[in-house]
Amino acid sequence: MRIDVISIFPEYFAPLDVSLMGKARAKGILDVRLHQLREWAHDVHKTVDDTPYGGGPGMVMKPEIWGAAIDDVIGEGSPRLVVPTPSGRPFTQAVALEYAAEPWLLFAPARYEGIDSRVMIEYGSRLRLDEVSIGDYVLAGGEAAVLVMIEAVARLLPGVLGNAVSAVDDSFAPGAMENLLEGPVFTKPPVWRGHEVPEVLLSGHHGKIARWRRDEALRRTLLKRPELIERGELSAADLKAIASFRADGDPVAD
Ligand code: JDK
Repeated sequence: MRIDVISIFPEYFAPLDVSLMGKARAKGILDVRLHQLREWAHDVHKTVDDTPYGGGPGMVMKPEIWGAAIDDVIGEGSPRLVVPTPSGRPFTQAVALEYAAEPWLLFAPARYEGIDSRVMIEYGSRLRLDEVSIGDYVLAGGEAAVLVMIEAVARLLPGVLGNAVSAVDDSFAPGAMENLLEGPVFTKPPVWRGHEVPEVLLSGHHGKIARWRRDEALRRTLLKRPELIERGELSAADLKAIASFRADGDPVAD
């Protein structure tokens, strides 16, 4: 997959050299190209922003600079264009899966109060454009959002996860575990500072282990994210497990 990023802070993307994404790039699975937006600004100060029409606080990024940069980066091609903004479509695991199926993404993270809206009108008519939000909080710019999205997408690309266990098993993968949160996980030693690993996990009884894991996922989801549970997706065994959380004195079930 090719990913272009146009930003006034390309150095913000140094983490792309590390770990999973670094390895994906070394393997050629991920071809990330960073571009300094100011290279398309031709005045002596490399100005990319200006005051907002209508007044108000802050500055707005100039449309000509973004237009020239995007035109040069895309050439004759047509990547999917992704522009982070607090008012965008929520970025979810389903969106990450959509992006992972694309051959080419172009990210345009802004600063200040955002980009002159005519840029979105122009490229919304020429490319598939997504304005996306990574959550309901306000960042200082789009770069951190782009790092988050690239990491979520990169780990879905074939050959990126070292482990053969597929990413469709994830808590938020549509269809996987019907959107339950992941349960607790343990490794050796069997007792650490007096805390024991649940005995069922040491039993070797795969059926019981699978049932226990699902029960714990249900318990945790009811406690932390009850809105994720869809009544229609619960089996008789699930309902029985949920009823028993009450008997445990778990605050969850009420
Ligand atoms: C890209 C600049 C900072 C943008 C205006 C917004 C309501 C008006 C600061 N999920 C998420 N959160 N934040 C972003 C994001 C912020 C960005 C940019 C993405 C570019 N900023 C910014 C807009 C405002 N303000 C909240 C009142 C303030 C993405």
